[in-house]
Amino acid sequence: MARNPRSRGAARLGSLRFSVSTVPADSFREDVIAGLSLPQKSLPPKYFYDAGGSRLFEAICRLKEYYPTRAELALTRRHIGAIARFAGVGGTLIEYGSGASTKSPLLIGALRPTAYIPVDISDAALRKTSAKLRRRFTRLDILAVHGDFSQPLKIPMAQAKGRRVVYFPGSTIGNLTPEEAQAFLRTTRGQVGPKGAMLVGVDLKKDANLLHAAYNDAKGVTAAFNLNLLARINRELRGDFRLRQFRHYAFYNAALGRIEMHLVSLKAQTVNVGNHRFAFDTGESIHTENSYKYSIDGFRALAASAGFRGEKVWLDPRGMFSLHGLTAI
Ligand code: AVJ
Repeated sequence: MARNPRSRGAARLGSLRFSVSTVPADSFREDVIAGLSLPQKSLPPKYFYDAGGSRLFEAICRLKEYYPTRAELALTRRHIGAIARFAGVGGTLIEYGSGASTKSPLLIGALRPTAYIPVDISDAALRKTSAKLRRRFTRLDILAVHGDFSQPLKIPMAQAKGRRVVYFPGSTIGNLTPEEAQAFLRTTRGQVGPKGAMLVGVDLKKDANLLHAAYNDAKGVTAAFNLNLLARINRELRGDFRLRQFRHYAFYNAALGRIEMHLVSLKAQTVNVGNHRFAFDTGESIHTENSYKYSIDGFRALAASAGFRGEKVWLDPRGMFSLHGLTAI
């Protein structure tokens, strides 16, 4: 008898493929040198996520003070039926910054996409998650893309059957300035096309004390996550940062609606990275991350400026976090 799983009538098995990496090999060095040369020294937060940094981020997600992960999971569970009705079934699901996402199986289970395209800057996380999903959803086509979605990214759209839905969870969009977020949304709007949709997880504005606690946890995991960036520079770029001479500093900048994370130099010192030398004053900081918070209307206005209508929004029971359902205008 026909045992070929691809024969007509039999349950067709999905495939798992990895596209060629779109992450330039030397960008870390170039970005670090450029960032440390600015008057306000700064480093792009995407470089937090080496193997150790990804582990530390997962530890942050389990902290009692860090509410976004639990709130987003709760709202996704609670509203999964409505989310699936909004996004539609059987299309192509593209996920940006998939990492070790616990929400993707939930979404895949409900949306039953034909193809799933996870995009992540961490090759290790991408491989692990893709292999796990492949075992669980045997008929799903998975095309893993090792890429940096802050750069123009060539998603193999020829693979995308049916409606295209981009899933961008975790308030990762908060790492971008509103101008960058607008450009990113506009690019995504082009990718999903006139019939496409987007699901974006966005952290909400709230009491600055709650925000402060979430980014200044008592166990110091967020501090370790922040400082790990310097350890990574030391290891990969021949740096000589003395980690004890820098301190984690995070605060809510209400005027700009964002948490800012910095690493503050505890004394006047010079640091070498490869052949480059950087001077720090006492109290001078490296700005390592922004985490923008939005009101529901504020985010809808941003989406509208990029060609998306904010059609649906779902919240967790405590109103801490939002998931926006956007369609093309
Ligand atoms: C992954 C960017 C959403 O901004 O809350 C957590 C990263 N930084 N604690 C966030 C982060 C410090 C996180 N995002």
